[in-house]
Order: sequence, then structure tokens, then C-alpha cells
Amino acid sequence: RAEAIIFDVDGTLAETEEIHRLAFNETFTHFGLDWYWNRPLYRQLLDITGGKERIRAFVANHRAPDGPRALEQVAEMHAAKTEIYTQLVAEGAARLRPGVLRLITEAKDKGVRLAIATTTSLPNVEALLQAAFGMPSSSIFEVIGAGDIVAAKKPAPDIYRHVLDELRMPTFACIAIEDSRNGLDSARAAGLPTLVTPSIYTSHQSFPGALAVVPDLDTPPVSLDTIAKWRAA
Ligand code: XBP
Ligand code: MG
Repeated sequence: RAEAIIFDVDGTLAETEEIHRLAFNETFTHFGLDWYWNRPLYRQLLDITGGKERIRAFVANHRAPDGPRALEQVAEMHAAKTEIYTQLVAEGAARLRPGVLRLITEAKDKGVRLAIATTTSLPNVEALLQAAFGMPSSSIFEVIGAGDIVAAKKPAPDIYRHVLDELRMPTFACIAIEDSRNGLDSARAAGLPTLVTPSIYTSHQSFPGALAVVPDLDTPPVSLDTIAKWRAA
């Protein structure tokens, strides 16, 4: 049986990417940039994790108008984007995906430790968990690894390694839950068995090496026993 579950956030706990996309687009307008990230474009841009990294990659690869000026303001733009995103989430824009609360409740009841490994900025995680659970993130998740705490974001294994270090747990006692290929590759490179619940922006991806791939944590209902069976198979 797993002794700790490490959750990704965006796409895994909640379908947040449309809120991120909206926040990016509002930010671009605010900064006087004639940019608009529509859904097909955003799907491509998600290959690069991290908001600042995504803006830089967009300028580098898409001949963005005003690119050089924007590059000088990436930090300010990203701070503004975080403000907009956290506000939307505080207003209730995101809901937990099916089965997430049930599995977290079961884990808590049975003394399974909970942690987070995400590329998203910490304020975004805190806003989501506060809105979804009505309590501070630290009362649910023992360790939260987020954003720039590591130099190399997913698919690099750094964030999972960081969380494993903080938990002081060996990989074989833990599992990761992810929604994306970048997340899967990151967790696997850190040595973690990884369950994948694809999200709206990652449903077209393939997930080689996943412990299992299910539409969501309620289809079928995923419990600690289900996970133990997959691991024993
Ligand atoms: C999620 C992301 C994040 C968000 C933006 O990846 O790629 O970059 O889109 O967050 P994962 P920030 O679910 O694999 O962690 O703007 O705060 O960076
Ligand atoms: Mg994700």
C-alpha cells in the first residue's frame, strides 16, 4: 500500500488550464500586447510548463508582436497573471475533479501522507485549495513543492525529488497522480509509479509507463485498494 500520494495540481486536482489561459489573455491586454492565446495554440504552448517559461517560448517560437518589449516585462506580466488567476479561483472558477475529494479523504482517514508537486506558482495552489477545501493548503498537504522552488520544471524530475526529500520517503512507498505527459515523465524520472487522469488539454497525449490511465478518479472509483492492486499487478 502507498504510504504517500503526491498530487499534481493543474489538470489533476481541478481543470484549471482554462482559467490560466483567461488570466494570460487578460494580462496581455493589460500590458497593451496584441496577443491572444486561443485553445489550439494554448494546447501547443502547454508543452512548456511554467507561465514565465511559456511566455518566453511563445515570443521565441511564434513571432509575437512586441516580443522584445514583452521579454523585458515577463516577471511583471507573470505577477499580474497570478493576481488575475488567484482572484478568479477565489471567486469559485475551479472545482475539484471527480473523485479527488473522496481519495484525499480516504488517504487522510487511513494516515496516508499527502503532498503536492506542481510547476504552478504557490499562490495559485493556495488559492485553489482554499477555495476547494475551505481551509489552508498546509492543513491537507504536508509538503507543497511549487513553481520556482526548483530550477528545472517538469518534465525534469526535480520537483518530485524535492518533495520526496521533504517527505523523507523512498519512491517505492509513494505514488504520483498526474494529468499530462510532462507530469508523467517528471514523476517517472524521479522513480515514482504514476497514475494518470488525463484532462481536457492532455486527453490527446499518450502515457507510456503509467501505472494506470483512467478518465478520472471516479471512473472507476479509485481507492487506496485499487492503487494497491495496480501496483501488485
Ligand atoms: C501546469 C502548468 C503551469 C500553469 C501556469 O503544469 O504548466 O505552468 O499552466 O502556472 P503541471 P504559472 O500541471 O504539470 O504542474 O503561471 O503559475 O507558472
Ligand atoms: Mg498538470
